[in-house]
Amino acid sequence: MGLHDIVAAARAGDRRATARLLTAVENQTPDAPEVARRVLGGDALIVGITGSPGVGKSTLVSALIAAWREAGLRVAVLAVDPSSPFSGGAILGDRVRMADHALDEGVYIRSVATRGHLGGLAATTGAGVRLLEGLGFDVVIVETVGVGQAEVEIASLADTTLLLLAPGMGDGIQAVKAGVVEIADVYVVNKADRPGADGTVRDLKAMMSLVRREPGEWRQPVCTTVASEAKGIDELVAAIGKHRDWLAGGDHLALKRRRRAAAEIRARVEAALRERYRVTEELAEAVANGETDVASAAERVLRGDGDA
Ligand SMILES: Nc1nc2c(ncn2[C@@H]2O[C@H](COP(=O)(O)OP(=O)(O)OP(=O)(O)O)[C@@H](O)[C@H]2O)c(=O)[nH]1
Ligand SMILES: [Mg+2]
Repeated sequence: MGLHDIVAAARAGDRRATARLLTAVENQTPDAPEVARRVLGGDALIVGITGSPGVGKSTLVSALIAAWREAGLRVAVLAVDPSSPFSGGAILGDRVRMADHALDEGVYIRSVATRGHLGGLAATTGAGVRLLEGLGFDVVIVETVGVGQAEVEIASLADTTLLLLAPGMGDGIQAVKAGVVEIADVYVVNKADRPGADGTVRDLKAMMSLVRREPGEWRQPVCTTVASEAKGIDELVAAIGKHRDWLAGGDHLALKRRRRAAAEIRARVEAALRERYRVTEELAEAVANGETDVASAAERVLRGDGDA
């Protein structure tokens, strides 16, 4: 099967074809540029979902998929594991929880590993998101566990970022510390069936009342869900839609997408430069030993005789 046919099959909902194309763009195989050129464009809603381990991200994703499928939308999910060098395989728990959608041609779910990939998380996941959007998915969800930099990078890929919290995890405080609060567009207090959910909502709202907003700026709503029982999902879908409308209303969406494109290009360029201008052990040692200075060493790397 040629590339043309694989792309056509993927557009028609063939998951194996979609997987092949994703593997190509993630691993930057020789086919990757041609694949990327064939699937330009698209207009997906890109939703980032982040939060601490076990907070209920995958369960919520499964419930969101059901809601969007009900509305007739095609949904793709990239479950990003920033700590794993293996991709294409399964994060077992996620597979089990999302098994509800296993037979639905309008749903595509994949685990993505980003460690050790050229350009890292932003480049690898960004390329995947672009591909899925180009293949005609209406919604692309990126789920990532909350681990500092990773979720900030994911947020830069998404149109709308959800931060999931659960009662009794001390999450509110942690989130403030990590600065994650800054990147969220919608807060979700999941496991609202557990004691303490009201308190978590209250803490969040109190915290947000301290943030000064200009008129017309987005005010992050706080949604409550019981993902495991699909409760609160319609309200959450509505909140995501509202944010999307807000983005599209001003220049926000266009600006966000330009920024994202710039960041992805930059990640590629930086990865290519790092490959081209390698700093050898010998050179580092020469500077460490005081045989030469940093600027001269850098000059040598840039001249291409850094190996000498
Ligand atoms: N009581 C309760 N349990 C829930 C709820 N949502 C999810 N869970 C449970 O919480 C556990 C973790 O859910 P996951 O969806 O795997 O959480 P996650 O955030 O994707 O976890 P990682 O991917 O490991 O970071 C599972 O046992 C779920 O069944 C909820 O609303 N209420
Ligand atoms: Mg998960």
